[in-house]
Amino acid sequence: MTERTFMMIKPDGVQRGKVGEIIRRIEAKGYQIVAMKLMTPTPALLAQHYAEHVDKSFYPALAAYMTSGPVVAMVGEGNEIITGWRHLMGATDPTNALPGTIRGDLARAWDTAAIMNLVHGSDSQSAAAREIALWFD
Ligand code: IDP
Repeated sequence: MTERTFMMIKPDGVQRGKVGEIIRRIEAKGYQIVAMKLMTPTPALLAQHYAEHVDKSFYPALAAYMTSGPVVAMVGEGNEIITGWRHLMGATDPTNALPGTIRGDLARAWDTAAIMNLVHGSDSQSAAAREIALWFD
């Protein structure tokens, strides 16, 4: 089933020069990028994006990380892309992310208050619809 999802290269991905490598992997998998922009998220946008996390103890560190510089916001399209992109990303914690995944191959096991893990992807169809509407006109 052809789906769309919201994908993001987080600030560490842009700062560390991983944009080309991450987009290469998206395209190698056969997914199409149908919208893309470079932008620095405002605190307000981020709080809406991570509404499920705003009350958590790590949220201030997460917000500082995610607003530290530009991100690449994208809409991807492809067969079962929501699940497939989550597989390409790998586990949230880079220590647990398997080799072959973006986080497993490229993210460092940062000793920081926020887990810096290069990429984001919507985790369900409802999240994808909500996040695409939030980040794109
Ligand atoms: P996901 O990005 O793999 O979907 P979520 O649990 O939705 O993972 O968490 C969103 C983001 O918040 C993570 O990608 C990571 O950057 C950060 N994060 C999640 N859990 C923690 C934590 O326990 N400490 C610090 N940062 C965290």
